[in-house]
Amino acid sequence: MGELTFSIIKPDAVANNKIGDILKMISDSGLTIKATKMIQMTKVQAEGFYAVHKERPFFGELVEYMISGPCVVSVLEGDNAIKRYRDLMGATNPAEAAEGTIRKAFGASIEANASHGSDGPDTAKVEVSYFFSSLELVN
Ligand code: IDP
Repeated sequence: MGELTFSIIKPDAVANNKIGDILKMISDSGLTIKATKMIQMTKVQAEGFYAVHKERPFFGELVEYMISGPCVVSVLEGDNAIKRYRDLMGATNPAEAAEGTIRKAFGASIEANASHGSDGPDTAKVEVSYFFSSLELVN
C-alpha cells in the first residue's frame, strides 16, 4: 500500500462545477482515489480542521469560506502521495501557481484556491481520520 493523503475540493471549485475536472486531474496524475464524498462542514468542524491556523489573521474568514457551501473530501493513495498532490495543487496563491496545477486552473484567490492537500505524514493521518472511518476506505 502506498502513502495516503487527504484532499478537499473547496466550496468555490464545487460551486463552479469543477469536481469532475479536479478528480480527473487527480486520476490522470496516477494517484488512486480510496474514498470520496460530498459534505457541508459545520462551523465547529471547520474550526477544528483548521485549528493550526487559529492565530492567523485570516482564520475567521477562512472558516466562513469553508462553510459557505459543500466540499468534496477524498483520500488519495500512491507512492509519495503527499508531495505529489501538493505539487499537483500548486502554490497557495493561484496567481503564483504553475501552469498545469489545480490552483492555476481553478483557484480564484489566495483564500478561494480550489483545493486542500495534507502537508505532511502526521497531518495526513489526522485529516483522513477527521472525515473518514477506516471502513470507508476501499482496499
Ligand atoms: P496550503 O493550503 O497551501 O497548505 P496554508 O498556508 O496552510 O496553505 O493555508 C491554508 C489555507 O488558508 C489556504 O489554502 C488558503 O485557503 C487560506 N489562506 C492562506 N493564506 C491566506 C491569506 O493570506 N488570506 C486568506 N486566506 C489564506
